[in-house]
Amino acid sequence: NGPTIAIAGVTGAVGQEFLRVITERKFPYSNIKMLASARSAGRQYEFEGETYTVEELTEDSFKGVDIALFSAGGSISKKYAAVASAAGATVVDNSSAFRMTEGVPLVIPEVNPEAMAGYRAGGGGIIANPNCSTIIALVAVAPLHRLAGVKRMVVSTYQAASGAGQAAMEELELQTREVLDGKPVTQNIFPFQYAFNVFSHNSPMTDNGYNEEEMKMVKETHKILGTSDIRVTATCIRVPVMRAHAESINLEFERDISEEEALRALAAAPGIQVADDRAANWFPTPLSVSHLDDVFVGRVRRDYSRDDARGLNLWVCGDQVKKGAALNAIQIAELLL
Ligand code: 2RA
Repeated sequence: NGPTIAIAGVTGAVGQEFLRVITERKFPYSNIKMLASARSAGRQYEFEGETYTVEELTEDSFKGVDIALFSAGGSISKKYAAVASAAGATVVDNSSAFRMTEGVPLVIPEVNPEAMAGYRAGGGGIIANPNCSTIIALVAVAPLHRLAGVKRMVVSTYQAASGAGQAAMEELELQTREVLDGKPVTQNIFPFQYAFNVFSHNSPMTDNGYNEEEMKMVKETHKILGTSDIRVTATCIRVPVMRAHAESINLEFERDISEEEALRALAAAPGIQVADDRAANWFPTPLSVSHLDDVFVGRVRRDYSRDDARGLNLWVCGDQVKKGAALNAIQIAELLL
């Protein structure tokens, strides 16, 4: 048995990944309500030997629901998360709608589980799942922050198509075929050709010259690590990779930290695998980490542009759909049991 779960946005890439992760982690449930737009209502899914029929998401969808997983976009979360909470469901929201709302925990279970103390399945409330590129960066940065106090973080991201959804993944494949066949490329999702190209992240530009994805990295890092003293700056780029993000991270610390200390702390930290083989010049890649749970860290090395031992560079890869979204949300749900 276990809680009754609702999945709002079950037909999307993350919605489908929720189901895979529930099975992989043997997450206990007594029933699952699969919710989506009217357009998808009636669609059927076979899941763990049962046939489920997708229901239209309405205000009445959450009666008797203990945990409501949302990944249907910010407007749906804004419209229904409070309704679900009022019906007694504890909401785990993958959208950005409530991440910066005062009083809403923004949680990476390996980093700041204490932020959701007191929340339980069926107790109502909203818990926000951080942005994927923030999760993947902070799973690696947090143990180093605890060790030597991060003072400044400079992040360059190389973000996969999955972050922009199923349609972007399909467009990447279609365009790649078209280019190789010498045909004009189909272009619907992004303002730039995606195949054999990279471009500035497609999120809207804000008024300071940074896009929303970059500002999420800054603001969510401050909320999750519990301090706005850390100086954060980011450049977020979309790259022609299917479903795992890669990030180059430069860190400045309050105290000296050696490569050996950093490697030991990373190896001991939950949710991380260190893949740092200088002899073989072999390091994590998006393809090698796709569909895996952990964040992989390599290229751990002192920042020699400094004349002290307070700088490190890292290379981090993590699956955007899994740890960047669905797995992190299910791990939050596990803390509600
Ligand atoms: C992206 N972080 O990769 C977004 C997805 N939530 O575009």
